[in-house]
This record gives sequence, structure tokens and C-alpha cells, in this order.
Amino acid sequence: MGYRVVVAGATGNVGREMLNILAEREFPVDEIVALASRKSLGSECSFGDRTLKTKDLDTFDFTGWDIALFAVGSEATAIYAPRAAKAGCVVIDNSSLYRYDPDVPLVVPEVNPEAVLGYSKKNIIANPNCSTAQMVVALKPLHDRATIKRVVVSTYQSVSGAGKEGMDELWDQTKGMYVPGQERAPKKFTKQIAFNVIPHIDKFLDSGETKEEWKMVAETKKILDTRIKVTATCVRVPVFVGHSEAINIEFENFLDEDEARDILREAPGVMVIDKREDGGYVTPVECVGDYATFISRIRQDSTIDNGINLWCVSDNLRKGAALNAVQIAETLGNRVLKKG
Ligand code: 11C
Repeated sequence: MGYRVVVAGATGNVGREMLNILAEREFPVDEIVALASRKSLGSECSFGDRTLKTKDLDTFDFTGWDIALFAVGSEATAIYAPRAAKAGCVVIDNSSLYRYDPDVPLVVPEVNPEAVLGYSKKNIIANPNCSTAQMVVALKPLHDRATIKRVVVSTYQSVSGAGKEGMDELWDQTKGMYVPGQERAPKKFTKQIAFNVIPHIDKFLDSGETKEEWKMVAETKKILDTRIKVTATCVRVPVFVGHSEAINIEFENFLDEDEARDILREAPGVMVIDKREDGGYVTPVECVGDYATFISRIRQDSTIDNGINLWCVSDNLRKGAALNAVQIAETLGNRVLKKG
């Protein structure tokens, strides 16, 4: 016996990956429904060998459905997630709406799987921001060994983090550079993204940080350890899929670079590719479609007593969103719902 599963926002970048990953990982599904907003109604989505016709999120009755994976953005989540939760369906939400709510667990299964047990207060579990998810997968095993004090991270985030419109803008603007008359002004992004980088993701806060940077701080504390200090600079780069991060970590205790590499090799969800030679590291194009968080360039930071630098790359639509959501559903299934 399996689950009755809803995917809300099934036609978006993340929703489509949710369906792909549920099928790839043979999640025990008895029945599945793909929901979309009215403007995408009737469009089709793949689920393994099957084709699903989307139904209307607005009129859907969640009664009798076990799990709903939401990828609809905060505004729609605010309307439909409470409706689903009230009907007894556990919502796993990819928006930022509930992430900082103390009554909603924020879960990365390699890091804090036990937190799913807190789902019952609201019947909602939150999925973190993509740039946080891959970072905490890398940090957790190192924190367990040497206790992290402070993290300085710079991100190199792909345009797919900004949805299909972001991907289209990079494509059209790049083509437009070569075809007279087809030049494209920035629309989704604040400046030209083709052949450029933009140090601005999400809105500005009074502190001078962007919301994306703030999320990395707040979410790392909630998922991993409230005592860890994080400072982030988040940058959009002209890459279609795959977020990269240069991470500097300061520990309480000394951690040798070789031991750090050995620890990471054994860590769940991590793949170490770290040869000190040309090409002996991972770049975002190589991580697309993969589940792992890839770690390269592990090395001592000799400017502080207990420091390590590393390079971390992952598919932001997968570990950063859809895969993590499906892993939460699997954890919930194994620990709580126990069907399948
Ligand atoms: C980006 N990280 O790359 C964002 C996308 O809070 O779930 C995901 C935003 C979020 O633009």
C-alpha cells in the first residue's frame, strides 16, 4: 500500500523535478495528482512513463490525500497550504513562507531528519532555500567533528533559481548579443545577466544584506545549530542549472584538510571530487540531474588557527528543492506515516 500524493505547482521548474524524482526513486505512490494554477490548466506533465493532465489547485479537495509537495511560491502557499493541512494532508512546502515559523520544522534529511516529527503542530514541513540545503549537507559532518564557529560563504547561483523566466532571459539575452535587432534588456534580473554576474538575489533588507543572504544565515541556524555564525554574499551568474559556493569555515577545534576530506567522503549525500590537478574539481554543468552535493578544493585556511576552505556545487532544482522535498516525504513515510 502506498500514498496518495499531490504535487502543487507541477508545471514549474521545481514541480516538474518533483514528479521526475518521485518516479525515479519509486516513491510508493498509489495515486498522484498534478495541480497547477488556472493559467496552466490542462497542460501535461510527465510522471515516469505516464502523462498527467494538470488539475485546478484552486478547487482541489485535499481530503483523503496523504502528502502534498508544494512548489507554488509564498502567495499561493499562504492560501492553499493551510487548506491542505486542515484536510489532513501533510504539506511539504518549497516556499519560504513557513521556514522561520517555530511550529514548522525545516528539514534537510542528511542533517536533521528527526525534525520531521515536529510536523504535527501545523501538518506542514518546510523545505529550505537551495543555497542553504547544499551548504548544510557539507557543513554537518564537519560540525560533528570539529564544531563550526563561523562560516563565510560566497555563492554563484544559476538563473534557474529565478524560475523559467530567469532561464529564458539568459538564453534570449545571450542570443541577442550576436543577432542585431534581438538585443534583450534586463527584465527578470536587475542588470544584464548574459556574460555578467549580479551581486543581488531577492530583495534588499535594512541591514544592507539581501533576503537570500539573510535566508542562508537564518536557515543554517535553524537546521544545523543556532550558535553558528554565517555571513553570505549571494551572486547570480550566467549558468542555467547548478549553484556553486565558496565556503570558508572556522572551527572551535583543529581539523586537518586530509581528515576533512575523509569525513566528507563518508558523509551522506556528499560526493568528493578533489584532485589537485587541472579539472580535478566539479563545476555546475557536471552536477545537473544528479542527487549529490559535490565538494572540491578542500584545503586548509592558513590565515586562521582552525580553518578550512572548500568549493560546493549541487543541482539547485534537485538537492536544492525537489529532491530534498521527496527525501522529506520518504523520511516522513519511514518514521511517521509508515505505509508503502
Ligand atoms: C534563487 N535561491 O536562486 C533562490 C531560489 O527561498 O526558495 C529559491 C528561493 C527560495 O534565486
